[in-house]
Amino acid sequence: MPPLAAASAAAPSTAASSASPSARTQHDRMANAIRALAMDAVEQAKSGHPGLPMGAADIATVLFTRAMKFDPNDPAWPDRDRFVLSAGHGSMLLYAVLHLLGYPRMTMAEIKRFRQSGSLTPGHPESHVTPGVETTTGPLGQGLANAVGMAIAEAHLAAEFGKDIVDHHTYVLASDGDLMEGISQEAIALAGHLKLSKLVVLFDDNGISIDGPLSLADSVDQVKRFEAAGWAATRVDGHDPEVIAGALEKARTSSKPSLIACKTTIGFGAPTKAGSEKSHGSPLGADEIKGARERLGWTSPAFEVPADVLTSWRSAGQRAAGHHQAWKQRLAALPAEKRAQFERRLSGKIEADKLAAVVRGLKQTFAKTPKEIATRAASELALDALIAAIPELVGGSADLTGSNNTKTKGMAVMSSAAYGGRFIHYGVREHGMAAAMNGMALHGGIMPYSGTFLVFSDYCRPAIRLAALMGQRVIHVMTHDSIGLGEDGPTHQPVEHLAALRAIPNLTVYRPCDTVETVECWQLAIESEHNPSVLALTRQNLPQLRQGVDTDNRCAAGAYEIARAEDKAAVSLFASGSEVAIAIAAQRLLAERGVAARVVSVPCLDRFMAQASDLRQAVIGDAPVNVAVEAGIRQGWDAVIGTDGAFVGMSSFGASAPYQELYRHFGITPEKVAEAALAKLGKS
Ligand SMILES: Cc1ncc(C[n+]2csc(CCOP(=O)(O)OP(=O)(O)O)c2C)c(N)n1
Repeated sequence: MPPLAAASAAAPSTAASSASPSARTQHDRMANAIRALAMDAVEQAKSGHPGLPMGAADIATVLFTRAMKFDPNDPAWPDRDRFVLSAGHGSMLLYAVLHLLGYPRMTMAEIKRFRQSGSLTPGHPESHVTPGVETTTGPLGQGLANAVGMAIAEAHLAAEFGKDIVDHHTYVLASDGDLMEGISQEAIALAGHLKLSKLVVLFDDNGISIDGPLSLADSVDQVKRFEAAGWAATRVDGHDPEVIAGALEKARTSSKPSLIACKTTIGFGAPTKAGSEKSHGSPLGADEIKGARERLGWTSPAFEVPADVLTSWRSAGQRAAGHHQAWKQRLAALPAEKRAQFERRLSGKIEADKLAAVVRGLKQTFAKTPKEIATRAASELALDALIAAIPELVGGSADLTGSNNTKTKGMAVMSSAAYGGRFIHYGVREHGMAAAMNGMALHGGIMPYSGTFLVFSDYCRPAIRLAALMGQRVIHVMTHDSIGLGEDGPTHQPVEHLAALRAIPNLTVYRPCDTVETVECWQLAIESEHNPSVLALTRQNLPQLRQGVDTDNRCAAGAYEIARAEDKAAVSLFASGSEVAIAIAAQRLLAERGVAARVVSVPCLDRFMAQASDLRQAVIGDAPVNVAVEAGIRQGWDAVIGTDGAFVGMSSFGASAPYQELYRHFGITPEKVAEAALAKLGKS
């Protein structure tokens, strides 16, 4: 990218600034267009947040009209600069900018429909709804951490495909709230460590949050804080366009990620509410808006932008059209194979034949030499082959690499000296990891997978929820999935986590029972283009229950009969993961008592519940007694076994002991399963 564009000039102005008076006037009019649209849209919707758009309008005007490259006619241009409005409550800032720049679908009608049903202008920005919105924000801090992932993706793909094709910046507008959230520390520390020099955070340093002045709750020196994390950090007047432009120019040549703390006035222009929390999150009211219009010298009626201002914005929207064309030519000049790979990677389409070949090969290997290993180890075996075949897989772990088995032999580590590495040591930063993964997936070209313990899914949950909301393919490998982890005890033993994760819409939770199911679950997670997955895997070894080679992916249905009853079944046993082997042992015990039982493996309750009811009913069957076994809580299982079914699992926290003892202690054994079935049959 060439240096920042100079401000364009129009009428003279008396405003004090380092810009020429006419350029300053033009800037002010452009920024005031954002302010006016934000005030008017919030007023019309009778709800929303005018303060941030009004306060940060100068920052956004400089950023979008002078620094960033993008093409409104192709919001998905892979080499566009990314903009993340981490403070999602300021959504009207983004919608106003997209409209002013000429994003075709962001019409004035959409601005007028702010926060209304079916509009492109929901209360907080949603990436799957609005072209030009890079990520869904609202929960503070997430956007900043997503942006770290986007910057990682950029650096990685640049290393892989070359800077001719991948060379863009990631800009973030972050508020006090973003920087107070704990996740921001994980994000900035990781970004500083990886020296993500093309990441630029503009901090809307207005000193106000909902409760009032920030001094009520915070006294961090953000510049020092970012510097300590390895960033270049500076403080500027957030209402002086030339100073902002100068800081942006400097940031673009920095060897470190950059923080520009922009001192601003929340609700800038509002006569009585500017500088106060009163402008943060509610309509200003007719009188205040009238006064703001007078102060800002804005004479246009509501939802009208003067022609000259719109023309300036629209021409700014076209600034990078030439760059886009030149980029297309460079892409076209790539060797055909490389270009095809790049385009495929960015499209999110997988090479299905390669994936199928890997799965087939693994199943054949396991059929020939069955393995009694933990599913985390089976996952590593699967990854050994998948990493070679699927170049978009980029893995990692939150400091549990050896436990999660997510780093295969020969996988290079990503570092500031080698962004091409495909394994990321995220450090002990589960939340930052999960949010960065969302950013990588959103950026495109990468299929991120992680590693941590299942119990720490709680530390990732807000980011996993957003991945599900956005429909992003991120894959969480979560090992040590039950009391089966043993001696580390109840702090580390997930009990309610499977149920809690299954409760998140559009998230698919897998819990395979052996090597073969592990491979099948990996296949399904990779094939799921529009939803995140969790693979819950064991620490302890499990027998291989699936023999022979199934050409079908039996886990795809979510549940299937893994062991038939010898006779008409009096009992159906349902289990997931490590408890499938227990159910099969219980089946034998029941047979000894003359009771025919069948066993249904349920590697994915989510997929099973998504089946049509007749298919589900066929798998559930019509045995008089249903028993489910899972080393977790009952919640969710009634949909399979009915309220009168028996459940063998956990109803308390675990304990610290060798795992075999714990299974006995908590009564999750073949004997107890058989007993539960017999009791229901009245045979105990
Ligand atoms: C995780 C999270 N907690 C709480 C909120 C509710 N909330 C929205 S904005 C905000 C703080 C507002 O202060 P600031 O971030 O400085 O924004 P500004 O007032 O400058 O617009 C809060 C607590 C949220 N959106 N996300």
